[in-house]
Amino acid sequence: MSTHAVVRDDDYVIDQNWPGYTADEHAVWDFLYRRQRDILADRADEALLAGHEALNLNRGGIPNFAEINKELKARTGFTVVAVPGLVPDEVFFNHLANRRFPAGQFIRGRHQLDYLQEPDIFHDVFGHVPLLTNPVFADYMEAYGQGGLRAMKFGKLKNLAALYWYTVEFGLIETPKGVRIYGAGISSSKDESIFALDNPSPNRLRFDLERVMRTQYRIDDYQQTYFVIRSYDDLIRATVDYDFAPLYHHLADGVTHPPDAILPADQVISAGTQAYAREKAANGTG
Ligand code: HBI
Ligand code: FE
Repeated sequence: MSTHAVVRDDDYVIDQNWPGYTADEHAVWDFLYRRQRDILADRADEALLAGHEALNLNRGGIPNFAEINKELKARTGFTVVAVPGLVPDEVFFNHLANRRFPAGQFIRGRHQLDYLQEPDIFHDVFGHVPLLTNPVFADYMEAYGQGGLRAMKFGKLKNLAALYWYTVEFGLIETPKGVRIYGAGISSSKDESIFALDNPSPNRLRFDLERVMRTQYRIDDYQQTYFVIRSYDDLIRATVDYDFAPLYHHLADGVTHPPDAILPADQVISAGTQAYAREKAANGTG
């Protein structure tokens, strides 16, 4: 890990200290960038691929936030700020509500190229930041930040976190070319990029706000269900144009639908075999 000056205050923002990254850390970025772009060429939504290009994430080495921010700010008013890793919910929401995306400063090491739980700079900047060049998606992220602060007051953070999980992290979108990836948890993962689209195991269901907000999710393995939006306008209708207060009043506390459920009201795009999850459980490794 590179050494960096920690200039932290309440908002957890630190200096990215771009000159402090080592040659090997830059090489890890280049390796991951090329590997994911190959996998995503025919799998990711065009808006995500266009975002990679608009931000010139391929200029060589770990991107410098000062450079990304010139382009990003001009497009949607968003900026990227560096944080040490996961930050408290309220801090996270406050940044988003003010059109700042907090991105991990560090990059994963060579011993964990394929999976890590903390959000590093590759997950955040390759996965999340590109879609912030899209005005509709940028509005969704700001609204999510504001919604997060409200949800905390209602005690419904679990429900809102499920929405984030099944859209921003693990969302799929219908396009004229077929179902494509836009969620950052998928797009920054070598194996899940392939699993989410190509594997017969998971369910793929039409996105429905209330349904999603009631659904449990897995943080330690591939998703058993992916929710498919028709467009980013779908997400805006589900947040900016939607009054959550009545919903929060009749939602039971927490999330109640199992992650592999198919409910009578669901619009099923493809019903999963759940073979992967069952095999995992049988092997006792899940
Ligand atoms: N912090 N850096 C960072 N990145 C996240 O995605 C993040 C976070 N803190 C809280 C959080 N996500 C979630 O708990 C909310 O989306 C609910
Ligand atoms: Fe993320």
